[in-house]
Amino acid sequence: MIAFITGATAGIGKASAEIFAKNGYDLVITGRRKERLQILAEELITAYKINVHTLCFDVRSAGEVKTNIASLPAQFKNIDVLINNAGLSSGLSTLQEGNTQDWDVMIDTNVKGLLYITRQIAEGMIPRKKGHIINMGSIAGKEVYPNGNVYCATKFAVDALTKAMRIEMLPHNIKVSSVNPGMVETEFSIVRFHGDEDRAKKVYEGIQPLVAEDIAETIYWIASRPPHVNINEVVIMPTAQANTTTMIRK
Ligand code: NDP
Ligand code: 8X3
Repeated sequence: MIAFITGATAGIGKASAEIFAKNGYDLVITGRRKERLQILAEELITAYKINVHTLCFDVRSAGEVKTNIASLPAQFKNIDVLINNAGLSSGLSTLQEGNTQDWDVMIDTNVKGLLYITRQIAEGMIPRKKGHIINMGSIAGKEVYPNGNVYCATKFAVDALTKAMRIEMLPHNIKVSSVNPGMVETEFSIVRFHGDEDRAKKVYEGIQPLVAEDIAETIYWIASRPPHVNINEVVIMPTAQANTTTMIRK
């Protein structure tokens, strides 16, 4: 079995690579930070005796996506599980104060990148009549929160695309699922605040957030249901967080 994981250089994607490797999957891991991909590949090959192929590219480039996926060696071409995880938030402000570059980065990565990847991988799954596409949504794709505007819009788009894919992949026996977490402490907030680690830390102050492994376990659970069972979506939150704006901090 082969899993293709985007955004495997950090956070949820990296933890997912670990759990799929532990369960005997061969992996294609992707991201822009080449050194991290290589280190992770070596660790997983050594620990779990699996095969790992790394692809270093930017999901925002349709050309790079196409060339990199086309370059896969024969033994990695038949992808069983696609984990569309690469994504980010950039900035947190009202629309009128928003930075248009932040908007482009979020829309191009979270929406267009996910589409480019899915287009290429689904093409291979369809003739085999087999596959599973798991999209990383968010609680931000279920409820809008103050200043989350464009990030929320991208995750609402992921929610819509997940539902559209489920209809379109149905005749091809391809499962489509989504995982929609609340707060997970990864590099997410550091990226959102453009490298401001102190501001990022405050997001999780006084609260026990989810960790990447919680989400990776959920993704693996979804992928490991029997062939006749599809988990459409999971919304997973820290116990101390009720929704995007209501949480208990100690
Ligand atoms: P991290 O910042 O820790 O990881 C993000 C991953 O996405 C990195 O591996 C990064 O790799 C990759 N990535 C970002 N932009 C690109 C790009 N243009 N091309 C290729 N890869 C890219 O964050 P998380 O693990 O938390 O986030 C993973 C997913 O989970 C995202 O879709 C996020 O929206 C979603 N999510 C996160 C939540 C949270 O609270 N953390 C909650 C709900 C959903 P690299 O920089 O090397 O390219
Ligand atoms: C990440 C969760 O609530 O910070 O998607 O937007 S939130």
